[in-house]
Amino acid sequence: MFRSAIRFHFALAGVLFLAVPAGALPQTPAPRESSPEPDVVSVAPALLKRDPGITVPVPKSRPHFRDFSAQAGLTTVPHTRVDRRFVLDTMAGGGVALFDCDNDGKLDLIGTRFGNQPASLYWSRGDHFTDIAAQGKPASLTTAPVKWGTGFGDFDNDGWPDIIIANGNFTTLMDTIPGEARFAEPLQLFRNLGDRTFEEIADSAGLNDAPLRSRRGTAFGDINNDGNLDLAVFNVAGPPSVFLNETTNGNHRVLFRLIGTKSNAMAIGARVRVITPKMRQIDEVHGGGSYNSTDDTRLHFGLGSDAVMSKVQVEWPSGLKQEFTDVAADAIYEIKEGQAIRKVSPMPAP
Ligand SMILES: [Ca+2]
Ligand SMILES: [Ca+2]
Ligand SMILES: [Ca+2]
Repeated sequence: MFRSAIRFHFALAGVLFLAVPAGALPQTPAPRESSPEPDVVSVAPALLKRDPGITVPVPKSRPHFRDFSAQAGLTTVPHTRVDRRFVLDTMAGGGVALFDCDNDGKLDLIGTRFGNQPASLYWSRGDHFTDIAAQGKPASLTTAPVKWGTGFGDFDNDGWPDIIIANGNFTTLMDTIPGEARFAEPLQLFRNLGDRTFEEIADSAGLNDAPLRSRRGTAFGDINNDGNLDLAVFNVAGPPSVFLNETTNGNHRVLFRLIGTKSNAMAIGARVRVITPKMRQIDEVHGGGSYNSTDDTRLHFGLGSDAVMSKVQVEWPSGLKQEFTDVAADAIYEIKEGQAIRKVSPMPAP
């Protein structure tokens, strides 16, 4: 069951609609004319066997995080307690996120669910969706845990968006039942390999260095404006976690803050297309996602070895289209609807 929703612009339908508010998506494709919902093909659940983790040092050219919570003063414990046996609002699970997993210009959809059922990665074919989680790795590695917040971000700035999933059962009582998912579970980070498949690298990226917790919402954003996407995670019976992304690999990146004038001021629904010599990427400003969370509304793009964007195109909800050429990477930009692009600040050298 999914418990969160995102409004987004489905390219071919040409309208805004709500994606995946609850329950499973339709299990068989249907003509778009007859259904406003995305059409999908389901996959059979697979038994999880978690990777044992990598024990050799991993270079920071791959995603690498450090838990910064205590230094940031995050010590407040929420009202939920480990000994609370039945908490209705945490008994189902499910988060959603929209992203273009294969950079084909069409937004794809990931959804998480309760335990013993896999997360789904719905790949957009333009007029319908196909669940490719089984061949892309996330299905087999996400079946067992109770899954909550999820989202995408290019954590190594290679131009391919990666996926994070937060896990954890709803009560410690489940730890006493054989075969049940644990209360505290590892975070999962699926690094995008660029061919609609992923490798799970959370342990080697440092996300599970601290004692495991029962995770819930996830929110992404570049907290320290250094060009690396960081991560905040809400925990049950403990303070939230903030992970600073310390990846160093020389890849270029950029952040765009969009401000609507004729469109809504937060630019919700605006789409940005970034074209570099090697890649074409899209992203949209969304009004929510994950599980009870909202990401930084600035759009972040990893650009790999490309130091200049040949084109940056913006489609505003009002219908206005703008294009900027030869935009330098490694900076934070502000784009006000109908106005010239403005560099707000440079980023540190990649
Ligand atoms: Ca796509
Ligand atoms: Ca990536
Ligand atoms: Ca950062």
